Amino acid sequence: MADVLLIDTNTTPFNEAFPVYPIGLDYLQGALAKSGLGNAKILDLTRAGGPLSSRDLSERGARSLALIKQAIDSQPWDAIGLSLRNIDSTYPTLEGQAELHHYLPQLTAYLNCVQENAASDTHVLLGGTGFSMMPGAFLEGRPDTWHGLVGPAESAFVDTVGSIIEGKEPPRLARQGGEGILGCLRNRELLSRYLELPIGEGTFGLRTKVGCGQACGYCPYPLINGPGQRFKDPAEVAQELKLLASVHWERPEPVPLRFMFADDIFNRPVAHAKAVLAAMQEEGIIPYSWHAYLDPAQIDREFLELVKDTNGWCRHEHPDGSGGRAMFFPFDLESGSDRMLSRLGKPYNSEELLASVEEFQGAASDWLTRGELDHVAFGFHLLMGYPGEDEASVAETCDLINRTQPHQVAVQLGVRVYPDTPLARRTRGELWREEKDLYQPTFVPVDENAVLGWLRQHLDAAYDRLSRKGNMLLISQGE
Ligand code: B12
Ligand code: SF4
Repeated sequence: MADVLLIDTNTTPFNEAFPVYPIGLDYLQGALAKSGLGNAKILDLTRAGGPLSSRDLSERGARSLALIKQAIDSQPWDAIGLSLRNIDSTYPTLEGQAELHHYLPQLTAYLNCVQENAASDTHVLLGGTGFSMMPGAFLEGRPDTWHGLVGPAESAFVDTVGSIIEGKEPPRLARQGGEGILGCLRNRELLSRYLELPIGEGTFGLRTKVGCGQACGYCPYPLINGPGQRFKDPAEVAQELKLLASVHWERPEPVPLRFMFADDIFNRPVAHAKAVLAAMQEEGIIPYSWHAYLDPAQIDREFLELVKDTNGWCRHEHPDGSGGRAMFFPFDLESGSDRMLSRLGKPYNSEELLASVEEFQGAASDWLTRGELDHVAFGFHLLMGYPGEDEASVAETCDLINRTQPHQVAVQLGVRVYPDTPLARRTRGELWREEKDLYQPTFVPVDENAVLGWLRQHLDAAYDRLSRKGNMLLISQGE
């Protein structure tokens, strides 16, 4: 039987303010238990270190180093696994605020601490989304007993632990093949502990599949989850949700059940998303609300009805205080210009986007008429400043906005370049030379004044409210 320590290194300021349950580690722990090879103990650095006020956040690093050392010293370990999730915030780093946005230095300090304190025969396993996006940044120069597992790792993790206890040397870097199992939430105690935190819409999550099957120009998701897709049985997803719901209801004062489908893209393909929602309904699991990342073109009436009936994007208190049941639906379009959509590598065009939005508007109107919802609104998320953006493409995007009248438009100015993406290949020699240049947050430069000027010129005058947070513009209509 193997003794394994799994460390959640997500001590970022985001994880203090908006805790996210370590889904990946729960899945790995469950997979190891199921295999009968041993038990894994989870050390969740942020929660184990206790809460800190925003003034004292800088103490988190030292507290975490002490916790790592203490856990390593507490018993002999066959393997120590580190989950490396966030490497940056994806927002541009403001001057003097590097530690708020760039986490590689802190993660490196944790790895150094493990290297200094682990016994020489303890194997160290690295994995997680951040690791999968740039394994070299973490593994290079580490001892031979260190190994990396790229991407979803339930099966690869079990195989690696198996090799270690049999005395075999696992490969330095591996990616689980297409046959690997996909995990399920199992750790009731850890789930219950997260319910004591100030939980938000995204605190709890589970995955219904792996991969989106796309390769958009800027996106690191295919590096993490691979180019293809693998699906969980919808009935299995419903059982996982049942467990989550039962832990919620065991609490002395149950909080509303809210969760996120933590898929790359939930409705790609839409048939699987529908099957999951239908299985949820059949099991009688209707949460307070749920949400997910969506493909804006894979939206049809049947999907929308299932979303509404299962409380997707549901708000039970309207922001204006008028009460009732409301829905705010997101369209992550990125652009309304066919030329830019094709440059971004998107699998849809502006006509398909328009059709999707109209489908939603038709459904919304029926829901309001029938009194099924009291308020319905929708928003767009756009990316501006991708290479090739110009006044004509911004004007085309504004045209789609003007025709469909979303209630809110969020515009991300510029995009982070991650190693090994099509965008990285396109900008090599211009924005970076060696891969390690991209370990530092690197953004495609945007002429912000020009974009702002084009937006003002081409958007309907009714979109007269504009606020800005970092590289995000929020645009809406006044009263
Ligand atoms: C869903 C999601 C969210 C949800 C979280 C919901 C939840 N409760 O977890 C929300 C919207 C709240 C969110 C927020 C943020 N997110 Co997010 N999120 C994702 C997303 C789409 C899926 C993550 C997930 O849970 N997957 C399901 C679990 C089961 O998989 P997993 O964690 O990858 O674990 C598997 C493997 O990685 C591996 N593994 C994991 N740990 C370990 C450890 C070892 C030892 C081994 C061997 C293997 C291993 O095995 C696991 C099981 O298969 C990813 C992108 C992606 N496609 O992966 C981005 C992603 C993880 N997020 C990211 C970021 C940056 C953020 C934010 C900082 C964004 C922001 N500015 O607000 C915040 C941080 C929040 C926080 N507190 O940390 C980045 C992280 C990389 C980076 N750029 O630094 C990603 C990769 C997206 C991106 N844009 O690049 N996120
Ligand atoms: S942007 Fe969305 S659809 Fe495109 S590769 Fe990334 S996750 Fe997949």
